[in-house]
Amino acid sequence: MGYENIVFEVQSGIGVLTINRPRALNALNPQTFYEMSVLLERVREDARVRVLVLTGAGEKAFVAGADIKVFPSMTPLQGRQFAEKGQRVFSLMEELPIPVIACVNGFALGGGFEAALACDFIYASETARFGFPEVTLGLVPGFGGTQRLPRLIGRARAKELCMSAEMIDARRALEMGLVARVFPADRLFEETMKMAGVLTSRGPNALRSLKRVIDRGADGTFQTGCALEAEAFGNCFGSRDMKEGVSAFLEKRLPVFRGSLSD
Ligand code: CO8
Repeated sequence: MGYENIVFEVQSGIGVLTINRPRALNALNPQTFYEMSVLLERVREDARVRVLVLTGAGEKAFVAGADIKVFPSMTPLQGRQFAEKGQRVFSLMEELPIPVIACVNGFALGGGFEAALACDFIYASETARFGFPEVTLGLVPGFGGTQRLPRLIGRARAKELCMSAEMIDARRALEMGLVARVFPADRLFEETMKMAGVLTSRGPNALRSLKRVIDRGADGTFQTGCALEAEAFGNCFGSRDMKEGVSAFLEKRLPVFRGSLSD
């Protein structure tokens, strides 16, 4: 399938998914969500892709939100369906068995901020801006933001951001723990790819288990999370990753992981 609104490239095990509507600041319309869902299903089955990087085309925006131009014709039912579609696509991305890094190179507003929050962590340029402007449009966030944001920074700060619709810069986002690292704009992509490269050298099964334990654990009690962790830890002992990683350490060499999620 040819894509109109996204670009996907794989280099050395790293898949780069670029939202490519720079003239609309990469706003997410139904076609873009459709293309993302097709692509993400493919990535899930593609053993070549060990890490996914999500970014936006151009220098101004990561993603400036859902495409506001599709809103005027929507009924309440269509609005709900659009929100559910976006939620499904972002959950698909969040639940990929590989690490997903958001490379935020400009405005990450509304649905764009929500896309970044569905990634495992965010690297941002000094020029990045984050915010939920929905209330200025008489809307609430609809693609999982009201749920992911408070889990990450706490309910009070999440409410402050969403209620005020205030835009924050990358430094403030870093202080709040929203962003893992901030780089000058001209180094962001290179630094993101460098970290993605590091992740491709780690045991893929261990990364998948780690991601699942942290994400599922965060939704339950401490005890449930610890039970998940113990189960995952035990399962590692049956994996080729663990045999290779431990052998490599004992033999004083670097591990070479097979890159398969099947064992
Ligand atoms: N949707 C559609 N087009 C957009 C969007 C958007 N979200 N953002 C920017 N654009 C377009 C502009 O219309 C403009 O196009 P044109 O030249 O054809 O008029 C082009 O991008 C460039 O934008 P500006 O001229 O506005 O650029 P500025 O540098 O002046 O401003 C801003 C940049 C501050 C980012 C400004 O464009 C802006 O405020 N954009 C809207 C941001 C916003 O409100 N985002 C939230 C949208 S709502 C949302 O995401 C809810 C998700 C859940 C929905 C649930 C479904 C029902």
